[in-house]
Amino acid sequence: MLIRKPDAIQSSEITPERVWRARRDLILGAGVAAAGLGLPGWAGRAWAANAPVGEPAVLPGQASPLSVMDKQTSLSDITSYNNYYEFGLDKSDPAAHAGKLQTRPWTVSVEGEVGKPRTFDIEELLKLAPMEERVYRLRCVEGWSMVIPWVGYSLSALLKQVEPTANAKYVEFVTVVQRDNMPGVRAGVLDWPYVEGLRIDEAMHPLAMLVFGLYGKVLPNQNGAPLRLAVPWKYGFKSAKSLVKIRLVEKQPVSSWIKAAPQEYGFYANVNPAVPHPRWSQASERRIGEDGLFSPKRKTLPFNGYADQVAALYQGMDLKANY
Ligand SMILES: Nc1nc2c(c(=O)[nH]1)N[C@H]1C(S)=C(S)[C@@H](COP(=O)(O)O)O[C@H]1N2
Ligand SMILES: [Mo]
Repeated sequence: MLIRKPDAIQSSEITPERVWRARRDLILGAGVAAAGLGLPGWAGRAWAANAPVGEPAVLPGQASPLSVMDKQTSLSDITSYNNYYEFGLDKSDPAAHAGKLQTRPWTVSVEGEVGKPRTFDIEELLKLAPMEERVYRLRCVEGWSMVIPWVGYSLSALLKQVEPTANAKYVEFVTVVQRDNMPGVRAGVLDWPYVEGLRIDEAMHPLAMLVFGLYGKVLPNQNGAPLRLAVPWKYGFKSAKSLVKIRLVEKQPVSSWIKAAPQEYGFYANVNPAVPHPRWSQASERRIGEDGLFSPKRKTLPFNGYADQVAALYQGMDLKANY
């Protein structure tokens, strides 16, 4: 049996925790966190887990050629190590608290620079296009990654329904706020609702996915039920959860992360090992589930390994300036 000596712990194990703590401290306000004062009660583990138990409904998808062949992250890791700040700052908070999220009734309004603005009921969206299973990499800006078999279809299928006008240069995504059900919303944390955005050609790219399920079942609440984005060549924060509004707009949207820390989080947020975050490197990553004592970190790939499909979207752009 291996005896784990403190000096044997590799930096690859230490870094992710340090990094997400740094992001958490940013959110809480460095002074507050450092002094250990005024931490909201939910930041600890005081609350009992209240996620409902019971089998989620099946949601099969046709296997997609857009899938990667990497070993898939386990369902338990995918559903217990999450970022969903509306439910708290700890990785375990979404699984503990997202049981309260009300996912029915649910509508998504698609509006703005479109010929046919429309509000879609979730039941309509589930039938709008054939469900596909696509195994995508997800690379969080904090330096960890997963491989997730999503179920859904290309976002373009929805956008085409509303007929974007020539003025639709960008797409803004607005996610749900249920104050009574979301301890992170009550505590402040970010400027709610959580808002993200894509350029229209990014949003129309076949890889940009509207997700309704994972591992052949409907999405667990902590992963963004009843529908979320998956934009696999960008850092995970672009993949907004629990969407309620999609606005086609002329001007570049201001995301919640840009509002919180513009020098740290850019609009494009393409995975780029050559552009470090101001407070940590992005050159490598820890694949969740592979984090054994001696497992090396993986090299992060440009565009998270999707360069062949998406690099052309950024031809002629300075990706250091447009981080
Ligand atoms: N509404 C909302 N969407 C969100 C977030 C969030 O806090 N709120 N976190 C983002 C971040 S930082 C990441 S890494 C991914 C995590 O998705 P997962 O928990 O399903 O792995 O969700 C993204 N979408
Ligand atoms: Mo993230």
